[in-house]
Amino acid sequence: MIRYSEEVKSALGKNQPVVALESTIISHGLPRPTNMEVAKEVEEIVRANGATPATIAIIDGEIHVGLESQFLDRVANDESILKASIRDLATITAKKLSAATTVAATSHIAHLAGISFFATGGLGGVHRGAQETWDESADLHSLAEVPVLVVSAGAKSILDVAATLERLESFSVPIVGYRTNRFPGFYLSDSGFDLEYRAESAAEIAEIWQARKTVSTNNSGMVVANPVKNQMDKALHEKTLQEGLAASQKAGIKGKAVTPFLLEYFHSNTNGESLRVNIEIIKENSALAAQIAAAASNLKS
Ligand code: PSU
Ligand code: MN
Repeated sequence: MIRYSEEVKSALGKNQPVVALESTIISHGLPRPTNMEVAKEVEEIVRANGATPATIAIIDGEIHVGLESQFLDRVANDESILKASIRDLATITAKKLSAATTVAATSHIAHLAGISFFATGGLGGVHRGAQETWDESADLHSLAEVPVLVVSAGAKSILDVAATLERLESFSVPIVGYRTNRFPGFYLSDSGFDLEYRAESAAEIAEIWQARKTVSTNNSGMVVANPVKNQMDKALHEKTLQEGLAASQKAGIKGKAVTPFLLEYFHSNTNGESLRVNIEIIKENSALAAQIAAAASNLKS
């Protein structure tokens, strides 16, 4: 059912560290042609930090774990590529469609493939106005139910961060700040909310990950919150956010189109600033996820 790249097949066979990478960031999160360049660079960064990259997507109904160049090209450049969450997987594979996978769907597939570590940009979460719309990302539910560690720069600042943190608590999802006591806000290094726990190294995070087994909480995922070092200008962020939310309302954007719309709004209205920050986020998170995967594999042996 799963088609592995040679590189990923070999690494999994030898029990070497592997890091899953999502593809919605490539298809719906970054503009062309930067998306393709970044996707390739991120894979290199994972290799340089001691792990094998496994970018995940569905091409013509086939689930790929490790995306070879011609398939990566489809995800980056084919305008008709869908955005798949967990509920879409059966329909998309049965209908032989092509889709990029969200955090939720990527975690689900990574777990099926035996991969425990995953790097993304920003988590999905509770949207602003969710009291009315009920718009809450399936990313939250997947963190509760899928035992995969996700490195992110916090939840996207376009969301209701307070509500997102509350939901993560209700779902018993551990959050550990990487060298920070504050929950990061994606484009901003600090969302304004405290974190209870921090870790200073990848090795320490790997130990927490393993300790879940001892206390039998290893059926759920875990969030590692890695703040961006060079955040977006705060005033520009606030202005763009307010304008973007208004534009999205005015255009009647709903459901799974909301997040791509707002990210695109930022990319088109910040003179490259949001793009610069988003790229830095993905790169830093991929490096850290690879270091954690490598540290976990050292702990085992
Ligand atoms: N992080 C980014 N860019 C993105 C996303 C995350 O830097 O495009 C994607 C992820 O795939 C995440 C999705 O799962 O946005 C959340 O979408 P929604 O809010 O519709 O669940
Ligand atoms: Mn949604």
